[in-house]
Amino acid sequence: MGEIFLRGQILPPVAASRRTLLNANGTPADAMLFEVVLPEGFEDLPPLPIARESPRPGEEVLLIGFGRERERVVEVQSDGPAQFGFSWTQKGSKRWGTNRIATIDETLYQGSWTTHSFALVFDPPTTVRATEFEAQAAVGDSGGAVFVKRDGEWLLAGLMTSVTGFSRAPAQTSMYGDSTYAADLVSYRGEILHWSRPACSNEEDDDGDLAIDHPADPGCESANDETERDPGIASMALRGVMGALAATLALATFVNLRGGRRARDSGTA
Ligand SMILES: [Ca+2]
Ligand SMILES: [Ca+2]
Ligand SMILES: [Ca+2]
Repeated sequence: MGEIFLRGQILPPVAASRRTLLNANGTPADAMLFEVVLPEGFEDLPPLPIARESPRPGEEVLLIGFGRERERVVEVQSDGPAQFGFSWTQKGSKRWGTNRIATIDETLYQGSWTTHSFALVFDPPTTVRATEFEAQAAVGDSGGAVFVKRDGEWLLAGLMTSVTGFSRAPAQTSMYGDSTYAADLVSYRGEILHWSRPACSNEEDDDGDLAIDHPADPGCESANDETERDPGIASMALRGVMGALAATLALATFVNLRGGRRARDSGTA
């Protein structure tokens, strides 16, 4: 668990609130859910919608994270053409960029974690594949958001977990051709809603009256109502913020992954 930087404030995690997200077969994924302490003035935060359908290859995405920034251009001479990329700053900061989906349905194995993921490739600006604000994740971006925009609405589609790159790249760099991996939250959507939403916006029939959530269930005064049972005083849910989602990737895993390009067909990282 870690602090969340939102609206210029640092939101600390709630102790012992961590839940590791699970795959359908019960194995843990490299993604967790935890609660944060919401300061006053955050009551208006609406529930963050999570995509119901996985991103499609080629679909453009928006990345937001708190990792290292690009510092200066790095050029690496090898047997082939020169490779270009960027060194990192020493500290992370909250920033955003774009990319597009390269591959979907990737299964990432990292230690005891198995994560259903999609991948993005950091493309040089000279290629047609590059997006306007082409971005690559770096250390510190774990848990950062990947959004898609569908029918005019931003949906949370992924959670950045890891990167891969060329084995000859200098340490602490992002090189063109590197990949960013993100957990595909469609696979974990039901569990996220179950634990993070108030009863009146969790897409479940909590009281068995066949009506689901606000406004369909008469027991729901609002989407933030904690119970479907009977009309009462609506209570404010501390758990309405999906910014509290975070992956658990540590630096050690990152270094391992940078050892070389991942063998796509083997299904191992
Ligand atoms: Ca790309
Ligand atoms: Ca419900
Ligand atoms: Ca109900």
